[in-house]
Amino acid sequence: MPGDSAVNFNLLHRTCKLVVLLCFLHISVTVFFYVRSLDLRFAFAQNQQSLHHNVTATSSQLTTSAFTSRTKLEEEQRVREQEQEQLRPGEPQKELDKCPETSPLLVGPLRIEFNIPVSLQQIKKDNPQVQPGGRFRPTDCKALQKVAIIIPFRKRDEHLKYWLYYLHPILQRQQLDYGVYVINQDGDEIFNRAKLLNVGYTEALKEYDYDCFVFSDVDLIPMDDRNTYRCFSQPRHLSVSMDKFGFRLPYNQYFGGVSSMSKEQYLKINGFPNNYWGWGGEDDDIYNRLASRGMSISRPSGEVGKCRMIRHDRDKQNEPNPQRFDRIAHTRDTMNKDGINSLSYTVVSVDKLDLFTEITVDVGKP
Ligand code: UDH
Ligand code: NGS
Repeated sequence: MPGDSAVNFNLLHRTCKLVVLLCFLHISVTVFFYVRSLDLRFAFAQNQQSLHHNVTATSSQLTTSAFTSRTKLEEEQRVREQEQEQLRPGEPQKELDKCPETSPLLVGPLRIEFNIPVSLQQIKKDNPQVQPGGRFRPTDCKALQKVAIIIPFRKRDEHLKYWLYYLHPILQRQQLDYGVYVINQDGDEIFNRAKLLNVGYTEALKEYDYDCFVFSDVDLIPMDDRNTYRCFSQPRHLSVSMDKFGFRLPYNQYFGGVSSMSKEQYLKINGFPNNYWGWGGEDDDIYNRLASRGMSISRPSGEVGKCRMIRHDRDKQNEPNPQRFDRIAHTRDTMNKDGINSLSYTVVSVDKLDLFTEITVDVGKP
C-alpha cells in the first residue's frame, strides 16, 4: 500500500540520520582523545628531561647552567673523568662541598706500639689513595686546609717507617689535603733542626699553595686521631702530653715535638732561627718569637694530645748546643735578621717517593 511504503521510507530515513550522527559523534570523540593523548606525551617527554637534568646535577654535585642531552654512556664517561680529576693532587679541585669542621671518620684513642714489623711496601698497599710524594686529598669533600707536613731528618729510617705507618691513615681520616716532606740533612756536619724546617716551608710552597704547616719530629706519634694536624687561629702545639714526660707538659712554654702554624703566623715571626746548631733551644726561640709578636699558643686537651715517642739514643752530631741559653735570651734582638729572610741552602735532590717527598739539602755548617 502507498501509505505503508511512505511510513517505511520515513523510518529508514530517520534511522540513517541517527547512524550518521552516531558516526560523527564517534569520530569527534576519537579525534578529541587522540589530540589529548598527544599533549600528554609531549608533557611527559618534558618532565623526563628535567628529571634527568636534576639527576645529572646531583650525582656530579656540579651546577650545570643549561641542560644538554647526553647519552647514558657519555654521562658515565664524564663522571669517570671527574672522579679521576679529583684524585690528581696539585691540580685545581672541582666544586665540592666543604668537608665538615670535625671529620666523621675519626675513631679517637689509638693503640700505638713500636714492636711490630712494618715495611714501606705494606704501608703503600695499606694506603692506596696516597699519591706519589705522599700527597692526599679527600675525593668526596673539599678539605678545609692545605697542609704541608715537614719532618727534619737524618738517618732515622726505622722511625720514619713507623711515622708513615701510623700517620698516613690518621691524616686521611682527618680529611686533610696534605703532603709529607722529609727534609734530609746532607753530609755529617752538626744537625740543624730549625733550619731544616725553614727549608721544608720554602720547598713545600714551591710545589703547592699550602696554607698550613705542621712541623713534626720523626719519632712522635699521636695516640688519638682527634688531635688534628691542621692550623688554628693561634699557633698550635700538638705534642702536649708525651709518654716520656709522664703525659704532661715539661714546662708551660714548651713548643717542641709537633707544632703547626698558618703561613701568616709563620711569616709574622720571620720563620725560624737558622743558627741553632746541635741539640736544644731552637723550639724555645720559636716560642719567644711567637710571644714577642703577641701570639698565644693553642693546644688540644691533655687527653686528645697524648703521644708516644720512639725511644732512641742521642744521635751523632747532635750534641747539646752550648750557645743555646745565650741565644734564647736574645730572640727579640735577632729574630728580624735571622729567619726565613736570611735562609740560604742548596738542594741536593728532590725525590717523590711513594709515601713522602724526600728533599736532601746542604744546610752548611756553623
Ligand atoms: N733528627 C734526625 N736525625 C738526627 C737528629 C735529629 O732525624 O741525627 C730529627 C728527628 O726528626 C728528631 C728531631 O730531629 O725527632 C729532634 O731530634 P731529637 O729526637 O734528637 O731530639 P729529642 O729532644 O732527643 O727528642 C734528644 C736526645 C735524647 C737522648 C736520650 C738518651 N736516652
Ligand atoms: C729544654 C730544651 C728544649 C727541649 C726540651 C725538651 O730544656 O729545646 O728541653 O727536651 N731547651 C733548652 O735546652 C734551652 S727533651 O726532653 O725532649 O730532650 O725541647
